[in-house]
Amino acid sequence: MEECLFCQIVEQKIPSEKVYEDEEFYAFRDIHPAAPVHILLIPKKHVASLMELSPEDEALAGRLLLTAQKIARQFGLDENGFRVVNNIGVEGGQTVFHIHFHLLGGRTLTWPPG
Ligand code: D5M
Repeated sequence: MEECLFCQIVEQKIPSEKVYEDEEFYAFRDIHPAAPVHILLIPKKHVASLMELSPEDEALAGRLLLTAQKIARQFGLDENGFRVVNNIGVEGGQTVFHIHFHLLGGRTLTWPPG
């Protein structure tokens, strides 16, 4: 089985522009930025999507949100507003099956998304 792309990024087998790392999480710039600031935040633990989180991941999921908050502050995204996006499944627009939050900011974002 092919190894997960984002697991390979965490393991530094594939290069990325890292913006944050701690024991549990890794964040890097999206290769196809959809906004002036477009960061992907992932847990190092491989979880395919939000729907694959289990009760044992409860604390991890909480810390994932708090880490999104920390990175948003790091980039000043909280000053004018920003968006956190999690795509789930094919129709949800998910293309990489390792759970990730998109942090998008640095411009006025429109709604609804496409
Ligand atoms: O988002 C998956 C995102 O992952 C998409 O915005 C492109 C990004 N991507 C894909 N490969 C890379 C590499 N190698 N570095 C950085 N970013 C990457 P999804 O929500 O699954 O559509």
